Amino acid sequence: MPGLRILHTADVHLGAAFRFLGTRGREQREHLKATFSRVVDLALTAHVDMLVIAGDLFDDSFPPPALVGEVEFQLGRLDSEGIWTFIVPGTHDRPRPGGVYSEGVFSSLPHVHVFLEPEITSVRLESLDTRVYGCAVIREGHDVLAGFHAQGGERWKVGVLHASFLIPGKVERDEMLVSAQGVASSGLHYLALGHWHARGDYSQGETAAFYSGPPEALEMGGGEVGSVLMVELEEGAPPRVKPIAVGKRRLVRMEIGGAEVGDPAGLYSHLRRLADLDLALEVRIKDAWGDEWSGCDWEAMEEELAPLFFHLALVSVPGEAPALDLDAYPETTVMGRFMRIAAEEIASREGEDLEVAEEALRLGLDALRRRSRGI
Ligand SMILES: [Mn+2]
Repeated sequence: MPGLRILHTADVHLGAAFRFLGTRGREQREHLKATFSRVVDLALTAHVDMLVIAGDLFDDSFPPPALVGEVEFQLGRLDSEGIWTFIVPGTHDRPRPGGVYSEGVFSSLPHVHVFLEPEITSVRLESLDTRVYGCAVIREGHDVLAGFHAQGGERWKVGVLHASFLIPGKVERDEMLVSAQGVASSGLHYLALGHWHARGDYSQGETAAFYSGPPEALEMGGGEVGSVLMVELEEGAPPRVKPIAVGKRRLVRMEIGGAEVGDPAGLYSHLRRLADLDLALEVRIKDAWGDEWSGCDWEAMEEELAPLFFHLALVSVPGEAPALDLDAYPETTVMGRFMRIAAEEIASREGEDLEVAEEALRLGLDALRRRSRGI
């Protein structure tokens, strides 16, 4: 009995704006198309039987026609080789009147199937002795696999769903859900999941169930490179599921303590070592207090380093103010007066107002210290 080879992707989010990347957002949006093209290349060179896209192929239900055309072109490359593509709409590109999936999109490609029903339906692929199941995101708060069991005499049964995995006490509500029980009793050999943007193994019982995560990173975080999953089902062996990196850019958010790097020059050389034109880096500098940091020109520092990165954002978060040693600053001095006023303000505020007062203290101290040093 021949095995089955599946390339699993999800959450491509073609057309996403990437506003948090500032002027590079547009470039990253263009770049997603190149990443999707690499996914198709991989499906062709690895001679898979099918590509499955578990939702959010597009960032919304109304992508520009040129973008739909690009996807049609890419899927056409698979179609002409007889490689199937199965798509479920996701939460971002759900079926809407007049939306991308409403006008028989991709219907010119005989090996592309989009699951548009709110209930699970299936497609039988005789030559592969396989049945593929899926449904669109339409019904709210619904355990999609409750009461489902894959019927039919085919050798391989594959599911494609865009849903959250129900974890009691942690994840109990979302637009679509799958439960451990539902997966375990589904009768599926492989369940391709989308919606969660982190790769993960949620296999239950005899069913291998995985989130692939996006092929290109979408949010600032730990800097994981986007990937797809290569899935191999073979007679008499457990499913083999292997991640393959296809993404290019790393999106990293990190925090650096002022004391950790000492002073602005120390911060510069710390960041200089991370320079990488495929790295988008957002750095929050915490607790940069004291003489070392007074007068630090954050904008100039960012401008100096930015050309060495795909994108760089430096944000100084003052954090908790150091204890004010009021005795060291007599009330008769300008500094002493200022610090007493600031201390009163800080003591009487909370939340965002407190942050504002602390920022005012920091800026005020900077200005006064610079004046006293004649800068
Ligand atoms: Mn998504």
